[in-house]
Amino acid sequence: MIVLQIGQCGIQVGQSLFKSIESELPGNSLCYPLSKFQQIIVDTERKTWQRHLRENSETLFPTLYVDGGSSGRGNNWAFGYADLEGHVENVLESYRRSVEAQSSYDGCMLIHSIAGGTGSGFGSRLVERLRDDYLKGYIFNSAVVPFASGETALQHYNSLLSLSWMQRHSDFIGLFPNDMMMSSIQRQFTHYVNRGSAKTDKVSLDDLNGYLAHCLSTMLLPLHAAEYKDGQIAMQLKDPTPFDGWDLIQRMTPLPTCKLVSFASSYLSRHIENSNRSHVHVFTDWDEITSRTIRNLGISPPGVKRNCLSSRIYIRGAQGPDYWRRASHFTSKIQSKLGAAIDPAFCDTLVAPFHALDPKSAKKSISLCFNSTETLPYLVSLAEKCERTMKAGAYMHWYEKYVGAGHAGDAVAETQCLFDDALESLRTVISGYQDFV
Ligand SMILES: Nc1nc2c(ncn2[C@@H]2O[C@H](COP(=O)(O)OP(=O)(O)OP(=O)(O)O)[C@@H](O)[C@H]2O)c(=O)[nH]1
Ligand SMILES: [Mg+2]
Repeated sequence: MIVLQIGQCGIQVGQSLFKSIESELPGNSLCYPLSKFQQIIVDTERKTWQRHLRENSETLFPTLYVDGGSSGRGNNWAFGYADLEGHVENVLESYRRSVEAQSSYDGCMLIHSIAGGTGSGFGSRLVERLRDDYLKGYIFNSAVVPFASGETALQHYNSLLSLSWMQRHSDFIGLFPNDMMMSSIQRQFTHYVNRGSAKTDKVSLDDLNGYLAHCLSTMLLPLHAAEYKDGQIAMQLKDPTPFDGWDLIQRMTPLPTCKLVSFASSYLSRHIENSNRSHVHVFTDWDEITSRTIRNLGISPPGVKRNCLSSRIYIRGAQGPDYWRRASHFTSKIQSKLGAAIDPAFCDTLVAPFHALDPKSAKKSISLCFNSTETLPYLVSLAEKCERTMKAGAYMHWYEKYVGAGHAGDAVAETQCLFDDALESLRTVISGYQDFV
């Protein structure tokens, strides 16, 4: 898999992801199947990728950097999408080299925010070109959703356009709302540090990226399949199974309109992890790890129930009879929290006796990946906000400026059409999910 990290957010999250995967390498060497990962780092603001280059010079993963200039795209989707300087061709050239370096090509993942101009706009242009040029490879997006308020005036429009492009061209859209991850980490501070008091320590972007990286890495890491008899491992298959993108797409996106996937995991903020070193049960006890995963799940607004179209639970590092005695209790506890919209058979559980590749690793974790109605309140509120501001004609001129650049068409009409189509696409997704409420 080729992992494209686009814009500042994409690069910072990607850095956390690869650090998390690197921490699983036995003997600190790149071995199969982890050697299938390659990174391409892209930004229209030189200093971001240059910082990445300085801080990651020792990474074991093949990494290509694409220089997209020095100015950034000013939080404007249309500026990023317009690609006036032709940077997309440079990225595609690096991509082609990465594909050729692989023994077999499966697909890619794009990591980016849907609010920034580069992540949303340039990311949209890229996903469209990748779909055209590499028809047979899968496309995953891991998209960071901006905080609901207090960021930029254009964030709702950027998110609307970016979501509609992913809906059209991508196979799997992983959504990581900053607000949801922030509340999960705040709940951890309340639970482990302040012991029930409402006062919470300041949560950093590093914490959010750590959480996101944990969700993604536990999905991407290879799995050691094993057979169990009477609660004991009876036979271990020798080779770990690499991440299978098509299998996950098939399971998680049962309908073409519904391909928005949410995540949660037993991740514990580094700060809290360090202050709880002496409380061993926090890291080893399956009851504790299960409860933490459930606590980390996003909390739906009052009166809104989460219904899953499909879900997958990854349980890693499951050695020991303490797990196997109560395996069904742990999974049914999680499944009942997730809630099944169709049939519980659409929830599967993958259990690996090793956390990743190192049989000596004592790590244990649970992570969840699910396609559910949980995203509906966000989608509905995004559609309402965009509709309101579009009716008032607010901020549209920022987009007209770039939509019209480079050709003689009617920029105002073209921009209106672009937004109307995107809103229509969002409404179709909303009605697709409303069938499962
Ligand atoms: N979770 C998380 N969110 C981030 C991070 N950095 C930025 N964001 C979010 O990403 C959005 C801004 O996107 P950026 O990635 O900074 O913008 P960009 O893609 O570089 O685009 P331009 O700078 O406009 O060219 C905001 O919603 C931020 O909250 C990060 O490290 N982690
Ligand atoms: Mg930027």
